[in-house]
Amino acid sequence: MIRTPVTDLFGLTFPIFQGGMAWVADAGLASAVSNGGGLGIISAMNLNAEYLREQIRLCREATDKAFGVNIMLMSPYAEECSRVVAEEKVPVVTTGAGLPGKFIPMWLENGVKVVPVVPSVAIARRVAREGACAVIAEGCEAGGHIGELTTMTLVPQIVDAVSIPVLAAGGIADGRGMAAAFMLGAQGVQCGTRFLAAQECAIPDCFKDKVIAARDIDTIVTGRRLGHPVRALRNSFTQEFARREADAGISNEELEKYGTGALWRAVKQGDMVTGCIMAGQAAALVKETMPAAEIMRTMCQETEMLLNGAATWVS
Ligand code: TUI
Repeated sequence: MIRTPVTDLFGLTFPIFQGGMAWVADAGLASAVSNGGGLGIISAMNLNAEYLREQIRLCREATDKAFGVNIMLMSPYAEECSRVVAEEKVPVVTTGAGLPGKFIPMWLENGVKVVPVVPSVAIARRVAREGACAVIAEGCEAGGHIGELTTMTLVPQIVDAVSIPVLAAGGIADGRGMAAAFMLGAQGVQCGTRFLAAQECAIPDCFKDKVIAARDIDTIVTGRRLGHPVRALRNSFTQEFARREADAGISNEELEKYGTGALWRAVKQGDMVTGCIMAGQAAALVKETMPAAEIMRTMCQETEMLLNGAATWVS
């Protein structure tokens, strides 16, 4: 058993959050993770208030455990979804791709625990001051929208900078990564890519197959020119996006337009050619699909073995 301030604070069996993956993380996946002992998270990225309320209801029907909602702050629905999180008194909200400050008082007034994803020490300090009860330090090994720093360097710096619990994210897909995160001072982890291959994850099988087949060098970061770098599996879409990104004759507006709808095509239509297959570098560590509960159980079992074993090196 692994008991940390994160398991205690959120009432979990395992100190594992499931990443709030846009278009992917629905009530089905979130409830499977929460029922399995971790914190399942619904992504509000693609949902307006009405759809988010429906997903929250479905999640509550499927689990009596705590769960969360992720607000992607660049989403056009961020404002309305933030209100729904407060009205529905969702146990936990995580945020990404921006600064959540203006929503935090409303969430706290409604008993919602606030856990922002942060890419830097300054932003971690800021959200801690504003009332976050924990932060997720996400390194650039992660899939989707990323910051500049690696998990290895970011996590210990944030651990030193704030006095609230830190969860590590980015590149963690097995017990080795989780044990390493603890050694960096994290008290929990968030995994996205590993849960893409959960049996309860409703993405098409061809998407899961791509994740499982991915090798170490199969991800690429595009979109730096637009100010929001995104990591995804290399395919025709990312190749063409990178070509246009390097072409000074193509405006940012045109480039932005080319990217619009690409994640949706991959997730909802199984389009592995012109879709954007967002996944992190940890895809190369994902070998098979299995139930979400099994993912967390095996990860923690491996972590326990490693942490216990590591002590034998020290005399
Ligand atoms: O948000 C994520 N990952 C995401 S969001 C997403 S949806 C999307 N779709 C198409 C294009 C772009 C995004 C896919 N993946 N992770 C959490 C995260 N947050 N990573 C980085 C940040 C972040 C960045 C800047 C958090 C705060 C921040 O504040 C700085 C500022 O000035 O806003």
